[in-house]
Amino acid sequence: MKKLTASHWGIGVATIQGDRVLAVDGHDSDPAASPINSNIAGSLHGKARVLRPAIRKSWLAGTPKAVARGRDSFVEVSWDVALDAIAQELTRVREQHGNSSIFAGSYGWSSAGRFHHAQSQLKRFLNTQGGFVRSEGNYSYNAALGLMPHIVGPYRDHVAQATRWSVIADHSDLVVMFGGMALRNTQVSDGGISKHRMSDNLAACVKAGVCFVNISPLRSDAADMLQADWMPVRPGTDTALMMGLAHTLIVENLCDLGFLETYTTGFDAIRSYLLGESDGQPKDAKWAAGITGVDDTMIRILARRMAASRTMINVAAGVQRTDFGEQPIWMAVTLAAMLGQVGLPGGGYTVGYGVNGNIGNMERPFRWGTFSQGKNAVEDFIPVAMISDMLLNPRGPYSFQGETRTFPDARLVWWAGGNPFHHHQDLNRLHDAFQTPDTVIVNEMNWTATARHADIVLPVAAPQERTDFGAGKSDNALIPMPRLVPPPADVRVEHDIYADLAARLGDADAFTDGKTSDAWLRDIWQTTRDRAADNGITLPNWDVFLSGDVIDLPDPNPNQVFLANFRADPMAAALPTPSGRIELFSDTIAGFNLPDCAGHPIWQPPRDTVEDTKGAFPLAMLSGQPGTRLHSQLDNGAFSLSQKIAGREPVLIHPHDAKGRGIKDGDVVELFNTRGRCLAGAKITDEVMQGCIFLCTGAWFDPDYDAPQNRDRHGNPNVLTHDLRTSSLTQSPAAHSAMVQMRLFERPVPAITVHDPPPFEPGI
Ligand SMILES: Nc1nc2c(c(=O)[nH]1)N[C@H]1C(S)=C(S)[C@@H](COP(=O)(O)OP(=O)(O)OC[C@H]3O[C@@H](n4cnc5c(=O)[nH]c(N)nc54)[C@H](O)[C@@H]3O)O[C@H]1N2
Ligand SMILES: Nc1nc2c(c(=O)[nH]1)N[C@H]1C(S)=C(S)[C@@H](COP(=O)(O)OP(=O)(O)OC[C@H]3O[C@@H](n4cnc5c(=O)[nH]c(N)nc54)[C@H](O)[C@@H]3O)O[C@H]1N2
Ligand SMILES: [Mo]
Repeated sequence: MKKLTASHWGIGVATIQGDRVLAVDGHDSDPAASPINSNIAGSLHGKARVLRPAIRKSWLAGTPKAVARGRDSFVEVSWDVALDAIAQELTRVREQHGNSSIFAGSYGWSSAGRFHHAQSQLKRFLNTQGGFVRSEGNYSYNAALGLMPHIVGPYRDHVAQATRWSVIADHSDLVVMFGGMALRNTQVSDGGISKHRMSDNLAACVKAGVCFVNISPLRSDAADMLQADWMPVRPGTDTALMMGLAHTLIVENLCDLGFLETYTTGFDAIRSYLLGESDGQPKDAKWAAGITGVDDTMIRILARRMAASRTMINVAAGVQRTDFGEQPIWMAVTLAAMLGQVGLPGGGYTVGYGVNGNIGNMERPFRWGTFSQGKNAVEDFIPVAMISDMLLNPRGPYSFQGETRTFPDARLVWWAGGNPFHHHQDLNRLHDAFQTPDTVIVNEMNWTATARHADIVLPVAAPQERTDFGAGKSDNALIPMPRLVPPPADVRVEHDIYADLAARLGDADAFTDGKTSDAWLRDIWQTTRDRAADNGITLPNWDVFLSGDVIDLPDPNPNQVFLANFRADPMAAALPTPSGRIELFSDTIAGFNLPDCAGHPIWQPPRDTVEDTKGAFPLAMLSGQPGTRLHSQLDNGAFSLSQKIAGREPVLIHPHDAKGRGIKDGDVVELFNTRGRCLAGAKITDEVMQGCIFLCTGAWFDPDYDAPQNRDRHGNPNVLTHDLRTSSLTQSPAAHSAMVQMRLFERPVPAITVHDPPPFEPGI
């Protein structure tokens, strides 16, 4: 039997036999379906599934500190025991410490599906129980989220308004890509992507004669078909490169002064900085060459080419996930303003092409129906990447957006739909931080390292085990997601778990509104249908939709040009910044007097490089997104496993760097620095520049607590990344700025254990 399903990486057509999903393939209507689908069957029925509620042994025994979280064994229990324990603990924490000591800002992508969204379900439940401390922002483009409102306007709107690729094909001469535009990342879009259009749209650009420049340490950040000029740049130095380009524009009179005058404010300040009037150091091409490793003549030639062409500047989100990551985006905006093409078809800048498959390719035609989260009575939040800081510094101060704020005292941590032991930086520090709360609850499908750091683990249904519908946040299709197979063993749907818990706590209806999952789905579908009708689109009723095929809707704005309205009328369509213009100097940010973010873009070298005066850690480690999976999801699926080397995550290393270390292709290597160490499988390639290594994120963290620095056996880069933020303005993660050393691992290679369940004690 075949049935449809949906995920963040596309529509799936599942082949089912009895209670098993045998395979998931792409849909015929998708021009480039994602191979990530082929992980689903193996992971869904894999050994790592959490099959029953489980409680950490020491926590259950009432001696929670006896064995550290992450190292303890588990006892499988009944749902009654698990839910009674949660109801009791929730009540205790609320009574003794208040709702602001519950942290449920559980960041993570969870799964596609409008109703069974893990965080929405948890948040609605906790909102009916007096609220919780949430998190703000994301790990993806947080520096952009925090900076852009000061200088151009809300970043999420910018992504939705990105100039379409068809416009670029028709109008651009040149696309300059800082951080490239990795096709592997366009497999995915938040909430779903029905058609992978990026390849075809890029091919159309090439056919139309658009030229591409790939400014990245990784050649493969530009698809081969683009035939891009590759300008390898040292990681974390893009700001300096952009300044070298900007300086050239100034001294060669290539700036569009008319544009700067009408549409921007603060150019004089940055001009003076670039010319070295304020600090005695001109930021010329030669200066930039010394920092970036890019030849100074090439920098000047590129600046002239950009000024002579209709040029689109793109900055990958990865470039702002670095130390002082606000600076390259601010500087890219500055550079685009100096070229004067912002708001013209095919000109200006974009932060985010290639960050997901829909940006510049598609948008949703109207807002889909949602599951209401209700209202949170607790106002407190933390910037999302301050999780360890919060847990290690209860009631401590921190700086954010010019304010001094105070961390909550998180006694109860509840995570649903995310994997911090994949996504957060400096995992050894996170392991320590996770020892501080009284209780940690994790809802998971799999025994991830996060589940292993919990006191109570709730086994939850996978998207294929519940009925829902898919509709991506920036997509134009509605996808039926009938339940394919029943949940295994004692696994339950999250909505039903909270309904039971709410009943135990005395107010089931406040959570369920008296509705079953099926009734909720019909309601959310009806809202979607009503909004469609408002837009002149007729949708079928729920039952017809659920048993039918994908519904494709039109692109709401196929010829969209970012900031065209502002360009046409800068008064009527003034930007939502203090001046109404693009702020190349921000009085607001300058007024914050921050040590790490000034009133205009400045150059600051990455921290690890500055601190490592002896050069003990000479390799810059990039840890981008994996082509074989979504983050850590489905790491135990067939496709993800097929790409590992000796069972480890592959690390790309340049032939010269490998030779000097006696490393051959396929060797198991050890990466290390002062924060941690991990094993990985060496893949020798000149697609990565010398002095850099590339280790994808998402190999399930598999610490060996008997080895030095709890060595990770599997290849999770976050044992090596630092837990410092981009700056105190936005407090964003800066994972791409990490210096490491690598050596051949000559000892017997330990087995990977994390794809198996943890040790269980006899039941109670
Ligand atoms: N070093 C480094 N680290 C990074 C990055 C980097 O570039 N470098 N990138 C960062 C970025 S951009 C991101 S977005 C993050 C991603 O980090 P996450 O979003 O945390 O990563 P995922 O692996 O998608 O984790 C989702 C988890 O939710 C679980 N899950 C899925 N569906 C459900 C559900 O319905 N219910 C429940 N309860 N659980 C479910 C999955 O099993 C999985 O464990 O990683 C960040 N980390
Ligand atoms: N297949 C797949 N696709 C995904 C995801 C996934 O897990 N799997 N995750 C999705 C998510 S949540 C996000 S946020 C996006 C992320 O999208 P991006 O942030 O664009 O992706 P990254 O892979 O982190 O970074 C892109 C590239 O930037 C380069 N880079 C890193 N640091 C620097 C630098 O300092 N300078 C320059 N010039 N280049 C640098 C790296 O070579 C890297 O390949 O991807 C999405 N797409
Ligand atoms: Mo992300």
